[in-house]
Amino acid sequence: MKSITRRTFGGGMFGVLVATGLRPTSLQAQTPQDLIAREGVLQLAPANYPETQVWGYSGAVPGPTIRLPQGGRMTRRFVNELPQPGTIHWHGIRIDNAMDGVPGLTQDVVEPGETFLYDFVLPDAGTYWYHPHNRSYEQMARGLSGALIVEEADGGPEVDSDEVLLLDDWRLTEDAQIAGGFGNMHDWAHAGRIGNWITVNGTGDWRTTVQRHSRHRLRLVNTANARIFSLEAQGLEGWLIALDGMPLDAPQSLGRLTLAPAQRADIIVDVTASVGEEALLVNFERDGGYAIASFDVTAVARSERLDAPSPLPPNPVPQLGPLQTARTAKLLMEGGAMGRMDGAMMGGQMMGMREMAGAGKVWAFNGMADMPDAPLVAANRGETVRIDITNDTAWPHAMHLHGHHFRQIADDGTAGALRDTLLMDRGETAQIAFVADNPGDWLLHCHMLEHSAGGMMTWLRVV
Ligand SMILES: [Cu+2]
Repeated sequence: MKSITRRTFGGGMFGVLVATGLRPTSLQAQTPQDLIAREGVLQLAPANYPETQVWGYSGAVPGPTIRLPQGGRMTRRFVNELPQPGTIHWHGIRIDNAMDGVPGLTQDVVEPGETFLYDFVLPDAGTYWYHPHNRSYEQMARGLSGALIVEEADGGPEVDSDEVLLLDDWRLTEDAQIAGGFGNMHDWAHAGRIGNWITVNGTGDWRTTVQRHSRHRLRLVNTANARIFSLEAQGLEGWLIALDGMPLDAPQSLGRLTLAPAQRADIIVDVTASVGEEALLVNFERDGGYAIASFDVTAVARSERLDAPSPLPPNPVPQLGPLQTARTAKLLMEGGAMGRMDGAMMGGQMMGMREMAGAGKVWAFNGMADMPDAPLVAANRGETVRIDITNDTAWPHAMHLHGHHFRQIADDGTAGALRDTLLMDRGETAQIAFVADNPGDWLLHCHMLEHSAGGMMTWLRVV
């Protein structure tokens, strides 16, 4: 891994410049770029609707795509020009704990008008993203998120284009403004804030032109508060090559793709639709499918499809140790509407569901609705940790672990793909395991943002 830091490099440059008598004007280039969270306006709804007032990085939705090489440094000065305190979480990056962006755990909130320097190494190639971690159920519903793409050292697979598609779900009023009611306990106790308008990269009509038999890498990111996407490609055939940033051991033939909040999927597709046709990415709901992205086929790239792609090079994630001797914890998820939970611990005392809801909590982990004082697990650095999770609720949840990627362990003991966010269906149990190699305090929470705010949050310590 490249370990030369920006500061070390800068120091060296300064010396050279002075020695040769040049004015060190290039030092200006070393001032970190700003990433400014501020208000903006955007044509989110169709053209016959007004523009929408949003919150965005650079005032845009999505925020700027940050592309950097594997092993490089991500350096941005976060400037908070919003009327609320904020932070930035760099989702999926196996990051230096102090840069993880969790208020009260890894840093203080950044007040309006204040700044915070994010500066960290990118150990893994892949598709990651950034978003607020303070009042995220409101700040993300208003539009704050962006992609962080870490490029493979070998330049990545050969494709005709590499597209980042950020899928979002908005709850808009009739005049296309962001609907209020962010603290609506009905949403919090049910599926979360489900919207009424789907966008890809901030537009409800995302489309591009392609050529028959051209090959494209699509990096899909679910940035919605709570909506689960269920996607199929039509007129595009290909492979799933990575999940949550991490390469699969072998590309898998592409079928129906479920993308829970915060999950990512990298796919490679060849255009198999003919000239004059439209290839589609379709999202399926109970009552049918609708296109969320369109690819107009305008020409022929080549007479036949290319050969199947090779796997992406693996990232340097440590191998799991033996699970029999792993440090083990149990996590019971309870609460919500139509659940069996009567109450949970809040503020040091037992509270009934009604009292809890009055205080803004409707879920619990291991009987606690507050963020607990003690970690769910305290692991020594390098230990393999196993967590047995039971979703004893009537709702699906997308469980996200910070600072590490884990594998789901099947009943027969086989380990699944590396992930940072696991979708668990109602009533489902899952066993996850990972090597706790990243020191610090790390959140484990539901990424349905109303659920985490409503009590589905705990943390782990690695020392
Ligand atoms: Cu949830």
